[in-house]
Amino acid sequence: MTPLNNTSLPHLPPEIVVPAYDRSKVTPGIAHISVGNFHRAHQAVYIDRVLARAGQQGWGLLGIGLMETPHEALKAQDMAAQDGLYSLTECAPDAPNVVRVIGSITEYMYAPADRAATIARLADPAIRIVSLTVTEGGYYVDENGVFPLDHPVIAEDLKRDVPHTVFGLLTEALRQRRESGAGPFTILSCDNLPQNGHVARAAFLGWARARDAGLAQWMEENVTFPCTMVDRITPAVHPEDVKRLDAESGLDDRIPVFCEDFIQWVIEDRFCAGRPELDAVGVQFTDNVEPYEAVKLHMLNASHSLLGLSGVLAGYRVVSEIMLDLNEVALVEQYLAFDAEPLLHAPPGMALREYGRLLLHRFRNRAISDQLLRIASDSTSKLSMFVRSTAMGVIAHRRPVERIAFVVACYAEYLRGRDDKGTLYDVIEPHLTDEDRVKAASANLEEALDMTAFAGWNLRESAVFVQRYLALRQSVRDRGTHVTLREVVSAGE
Ligand code: CS2
Repeated sequence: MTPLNNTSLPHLPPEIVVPAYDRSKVTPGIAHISVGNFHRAHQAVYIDRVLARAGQQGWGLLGIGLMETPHEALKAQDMAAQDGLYSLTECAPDAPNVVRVIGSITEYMYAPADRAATIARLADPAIRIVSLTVTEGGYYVDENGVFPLDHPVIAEDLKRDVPHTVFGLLTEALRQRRESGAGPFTILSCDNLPQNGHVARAAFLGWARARDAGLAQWMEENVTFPCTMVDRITPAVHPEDVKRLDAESGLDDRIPVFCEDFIQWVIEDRFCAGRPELDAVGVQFTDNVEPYEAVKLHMLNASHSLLGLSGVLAGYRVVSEIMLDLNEVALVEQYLAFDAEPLLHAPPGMALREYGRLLLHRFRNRAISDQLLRIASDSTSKLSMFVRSTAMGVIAHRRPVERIAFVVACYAEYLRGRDDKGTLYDVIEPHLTDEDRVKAASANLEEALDMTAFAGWNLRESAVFVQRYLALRQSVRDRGTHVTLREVVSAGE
């Protein structure tokens, strides 16, 4: 097997697509915080395309690992061993896989190893954009748009001279830039949350105000926070996937990624310190991302949550497999047509029905074995972003609450960590509190409606909803998810 690094790059077999530019001429202009699989399959790909254009070599990526975990420490070592190179296998449903080596991450830092050095690196005037994939729950902004200074993670970090959180890291870098005259950078959220730019703004300004009012004011006037819509289904990579991908590519790549062939990125064109020519490589720019983002979150991600939570309970583990279950498909189709679509406004040139059909086609892609447990993970944060506004709209318009009540019931039951067949699975819920666990386990099933996931949904105010939720949750417990799902779907026909 061929190792992957700058030395081997010119000698890779011709069927592997390699960067179409000289990496030695590339310097970072964008720092990206939290270089997960999704970033490597999405933003890093667009940057890889842009770097092949004349005059764009100052827009390479500086990857920054933020979390102090063995996994992140190892990733930093692997990135160093491979000179930032990795392979991305793009899987179309009906064509051979394409393996690309992505070269856009030309520098990588593991922040916990030296946070002051990371801040100093971010203060370099050459860095003009800092993009983020810190997960849906990673912004801490509550349902009222407030950044909670009393949250233990935030309160503790505010006391540190050299902070650990992304808010502290970037704010301290901006302080140095303000002092040195380097000027601001754009903060670009690439996470799946409604109005992600506004949420990022609330979080960073909330933090900065608590630290230094003058700096906060400067940030308010100088830093921009464009909203973005990002889309590409990127499964988790388990050790067996590494083996499979490497066997297919012939590369000895420690950090391969795989994804679907579809890709989309829509961005508001508000960059305070310039941007690469992303419009020339397939990125859509617009004055208002909101309709794109609403459609994507409330159709794609919400469908995923429905499938993830009900599917894991029913004993499924893979998306393409669950798409063979006609009741699961009907659940998604009904949710899209009756619950989500009536509340959405299609962006120019987009038909919601067509978009919905394309989603189902993407979910059926058997070449990517996307994991339902990946999708179900952190539903505590995701349900607010993906399902809340639809749920509230359905209840407010007095439309049938069937599917909403079912997904709420499934979430509460999914937290038990055991499917209908008795098989145990890992519940990965970093934002679930101890109080949430007590409420989820309570014999009084209504208490689950007060969990963090449902903050601000006002579910208890609808007697119709509460009654249906109680019945469906009891049914999942007594008769299983399959039988209950069949009932939900026939009620919607
Ligand atoms: C998924 C997303 O994590 C989830 O819940 O819905 O990761 C989804 O695959 C991406 O947003 C697709 O763009």
